Amino acid sequence: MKRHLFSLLAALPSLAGAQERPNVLIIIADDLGYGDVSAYGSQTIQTPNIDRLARGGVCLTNGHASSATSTPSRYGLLTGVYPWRRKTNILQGDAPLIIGEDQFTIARMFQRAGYRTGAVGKWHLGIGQGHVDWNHPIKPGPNEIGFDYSCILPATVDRVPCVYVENGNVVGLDPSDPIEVSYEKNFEGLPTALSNPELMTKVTWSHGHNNTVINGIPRIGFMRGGRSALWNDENMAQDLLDRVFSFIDNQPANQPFFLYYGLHEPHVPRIPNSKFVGSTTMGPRGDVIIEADWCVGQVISKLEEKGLLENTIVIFTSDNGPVLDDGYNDQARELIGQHDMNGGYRGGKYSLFEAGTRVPFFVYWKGHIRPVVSDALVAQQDLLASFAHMLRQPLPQGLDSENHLNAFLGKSKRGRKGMVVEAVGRLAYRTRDYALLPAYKGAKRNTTGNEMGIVDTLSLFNLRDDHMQTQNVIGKHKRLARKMQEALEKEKGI
Ligand code: NG6
Ligand code: CA
Repeated sequence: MKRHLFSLLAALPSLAGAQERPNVLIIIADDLGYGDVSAYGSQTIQTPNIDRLARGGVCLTNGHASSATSTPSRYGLLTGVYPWRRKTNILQGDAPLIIGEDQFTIARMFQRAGYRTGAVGKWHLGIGQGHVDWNHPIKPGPNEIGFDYSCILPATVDRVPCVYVENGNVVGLDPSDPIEVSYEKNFEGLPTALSNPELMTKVTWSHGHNNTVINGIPRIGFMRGGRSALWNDENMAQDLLDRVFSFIDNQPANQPFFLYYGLHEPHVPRIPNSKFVGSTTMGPRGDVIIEADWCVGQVISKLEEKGLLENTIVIFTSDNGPVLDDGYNDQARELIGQHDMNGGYRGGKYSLFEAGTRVPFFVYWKGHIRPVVSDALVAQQDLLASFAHMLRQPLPQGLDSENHLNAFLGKSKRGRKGMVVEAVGRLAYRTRDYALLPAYKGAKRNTTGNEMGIVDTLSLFNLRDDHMQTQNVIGKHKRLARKMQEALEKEKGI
């Protein structure tokens, strides 16, 4: 009896520890729009697994990426610093790592709190120091900025090299067939989508993507060699899931984990596994969303099987807003009028209008969160300060990350007072209900057809009443507009 009591008491501190140090899993989709999940009411697509997180947790209706494209957005999430402070841009596949090895990151914060950390899937923050030699261990990468384990696709699925890099090494590389990559010029004798269009057996390009053809799909950039290491687009969802599963399976029992899982869907090229072909009537873009939803279900089942679900905070979000035709002829443009990927908001990927950064955002923690729908204004870069607060970890100066743990856990509907959002280098200021867009010159739409959020005069939009941002109400709210303008300039350091 005494012995039992003793072992019970001995177990208590670790139980308490488990409550205070839950696992944290961030699942971040690529280009998934506010209207691409049924959780916010879309009738044209059904995403039951993602909806389970939304319905059983905190369904954030005013959650934002810091930016309307991937690299800057992910930079904000991982570093807690506004990406435009560093002038980050969409990176090519051979670009150097843009996060400094001595820089603070969310992964490093979790490491310091005793977590084992991992990154699986889309990366897009650069790798190496420039002029990467893909045939030798590549440094720096995720493992140098706080991840104990990583298996990444270096940039985007439409950019070379089409290989996974696991802990700095290209997976499956045969040294007798070395990889060469260039974004400047083609390698002599290597066919491209332009010289040999017949190689495009799976999809053809509409803009840009007409360099090396790999797996029947034309890409951005030139790549030679590395045949045994090339990924198979059809199997990518499963490949990444396998890495997520083995990361979870290898977790020591008494240590919590932090895992950043970057889904590749529904970014172009949209190549679903045969299991999902035809799972919607929307063509590849719809089918890969169902594939992504399935992946979410698989991970949740895995956590359930391992008895870890009650001890894991699961966050689901997207790196930026949605787009139809993003460079391939994949029947996406045909969805105009059929499926509202923006969920009633204006703009989309690349846009300073609302649908550029307002993204699906859900926080699920079985048994710990009372389900709630919350319009608290929160941003992905706030996850860093919020979890640092939860884990009582100190933060360095100069972050743009705010602690909104209570909003993320559904205990409060109060979030940010304001924030800067960015799209292709242009900035706007948001409060909970309003957006202030400075006047910008430039094309109103880009090749994708998405509106860029270019306005002729300084514009204030009320997002509560006017989701489509058609009424400039600056005349009615001069004082508010001035305050927002000042806040934006202060952030910019003007
Ligand atoms: C653009 C690509 C687009 C996509 C995007 C990055 C063209 C014409 N367009 O330059 O297809 O790859 O970069 O998307 O090449 S993101 O979600 O990773 O930011
Ligand atoms: Ca993206």
